[in-house]
Amino acid sequence: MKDKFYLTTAIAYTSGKPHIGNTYEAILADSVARFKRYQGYDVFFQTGTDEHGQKIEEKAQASGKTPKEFVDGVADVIKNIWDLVGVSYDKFIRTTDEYHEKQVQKIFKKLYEQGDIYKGSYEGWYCTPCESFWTESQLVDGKCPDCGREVKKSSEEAYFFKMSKYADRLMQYYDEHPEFILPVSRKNEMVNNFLKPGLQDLCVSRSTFKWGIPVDFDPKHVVYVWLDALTNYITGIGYDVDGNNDEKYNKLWPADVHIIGKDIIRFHTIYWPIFLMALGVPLPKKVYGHGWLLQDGGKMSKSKGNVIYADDLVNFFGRDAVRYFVLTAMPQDNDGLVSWEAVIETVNSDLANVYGNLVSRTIAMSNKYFGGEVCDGKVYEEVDAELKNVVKATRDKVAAKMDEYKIADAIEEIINLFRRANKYIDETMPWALAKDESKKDRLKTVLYNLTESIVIGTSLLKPYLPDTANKVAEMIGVELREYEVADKFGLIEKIKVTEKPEILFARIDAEKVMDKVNAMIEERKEKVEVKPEEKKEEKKPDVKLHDHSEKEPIEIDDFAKVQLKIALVTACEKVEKSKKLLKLTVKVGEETRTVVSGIAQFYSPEQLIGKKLAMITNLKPCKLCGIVSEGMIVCAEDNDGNIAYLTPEKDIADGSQIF
Ligand code: ME8
Repeated sequence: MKDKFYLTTAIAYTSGKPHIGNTYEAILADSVARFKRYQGYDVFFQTGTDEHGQKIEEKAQASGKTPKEFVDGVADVIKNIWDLVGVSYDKFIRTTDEYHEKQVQKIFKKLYEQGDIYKGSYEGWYCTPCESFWTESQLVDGKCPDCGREVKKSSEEAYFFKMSKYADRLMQYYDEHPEFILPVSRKNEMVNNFLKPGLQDLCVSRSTFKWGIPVDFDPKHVVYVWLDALTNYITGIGYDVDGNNDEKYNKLWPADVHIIGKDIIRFHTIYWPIFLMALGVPLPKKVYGHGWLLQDGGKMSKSKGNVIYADDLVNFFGRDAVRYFVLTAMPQDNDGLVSWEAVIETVNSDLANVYGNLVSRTIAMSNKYFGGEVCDGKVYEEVDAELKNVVKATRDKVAAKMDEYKIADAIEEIINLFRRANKYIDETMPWALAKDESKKDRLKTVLYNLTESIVIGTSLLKPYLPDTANKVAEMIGVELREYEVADKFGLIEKIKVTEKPEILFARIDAEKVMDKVNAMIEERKEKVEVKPEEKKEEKKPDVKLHDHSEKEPIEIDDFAKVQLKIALVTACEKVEKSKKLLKLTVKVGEETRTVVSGIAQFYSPEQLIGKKLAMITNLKPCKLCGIVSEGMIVCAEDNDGNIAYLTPEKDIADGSQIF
């Protein structure tokens, strides 16, 4: 029987499109899930979206949607980004899922009935973005102590949870389970800043807004968003307050690790364990609070126009390059820095120069000297031993780093293997061996050792760079190595590598790419700096009709030349300096494309995100306002110039053909 491994990410707020920082967490957890699967664990990986709360209610209102319509759109965007970067979740939970809402209501009722929750009233200062109440003394310079933003005076009748009742038990749990909080430094912070000064009772209901899970026995209150959100970790796998738990829950709980960001460690290591204690449910084994990915030494923000999104990075550099960058940019106990330049630098140095170069040189030499055939020539020299030792030791070193959640260090071990193999090429000088007929078998051995090193390193790299690893396996013509034998050297018998190796990571021309990136950033900055008088100006759409004249009959073959497919809009924004153009990022099956469409006077970007549209996918790309458009959205237009896009009558996969 394989051991189970249940891991989760934080569930992302559906207040807007997630930036690369939020996406980092999903990639990080994914790399752990994939590595554990590789090790043979029976992994269950849950992620999802946190969809209630005042902030979301306000955002929905501002965009003219109901909260549910709004969160449906954003949850789709988040899921699409997770899919785009290859997050291999087994379950995507949404806190608006019916089973979740029902359990949250039951949990609240149980805690009330057993006396852990009581009704009282609250006077304090409310921070809307953080959904948190603060007392006067907790404010810093009159502002929210967590985010530094303005707070509003507020008073409400509310339900409270008796946190202090469980404080001693929690402290004892910390002491008996020193592995519970990672990094360990965070444990002291929780103890000294929160537990020792004494836990305040926690306000666990709200009545000043509606968008939440109603307290069923007192429906003018909704459940506090954190009580609602944290329980996703058990409701998502079939927990039932009445004891009718799913098999899945019985098998998976307690979770092996909750992977979350450093800002929400308190919620996961104080509130969550206490809620679980009150429910009589065992506590998770570990909470890992990772650092943050920051830009320019500060937080990313829309107003600075510097928000980096995963889909933009993937469009420029491809999925695996983005995964590699974020995973290696983050030392465990610290924050990491992300910038476009840093991504380019990392791709060029580690992926193109070290890994890509090793693979392409080795395959090219096998083709040149042995018609692509690789087998051991059995002529060994001392220099081989050092390479073999490094390669054979890598699996266990990687596994040890992964056990400590030191992902960047684990990957560094693999890159070191590739660096060592590149050095081995310099040491053995295959081109010199090739000149001497009597060294043919030695040359065979050298190329064999290099190929073995690549296969082992690539097998270990697969959890982090799955697409690339599969590509390399295909090019070399071999199955990647199972975990059990990834520390064994010399298992390949005879193989034939591809004649035409693909370039894994082409060197990026930093200057050229940065020109494009800067143009994109400028556009976004300008958009935030729109002058108020410009905003006020109400403009009627200036409509220009398309050619409505009747066309000549055509052959069916003429129509067959047009490729029409269903495209899912994953992102959309106005094209600055143009009244008419929208830039859409669409997913068409496996592909992501950019399409510029002249429908800005008829649809706002928010109205399109998450929609499935008909699109011509085989038009030659063209440039509009400096943006390359790779397709055309198909619309209907009436005689007044009103435009409507076409959408499938029922849900159908994006990428589906239209006949
Ligand atoms: O906190 N770098 O949701 P969220 C790295 N809904 N990680 C970052 C980051 C950055 N720049 N910015 C955010 C929430 N994160 C709650 C969670 S769980 C029951 C409820 C991380 O969308 C952040 O620390 O604001 C969190 O772990 C995750 O992204 C989701 O953040």
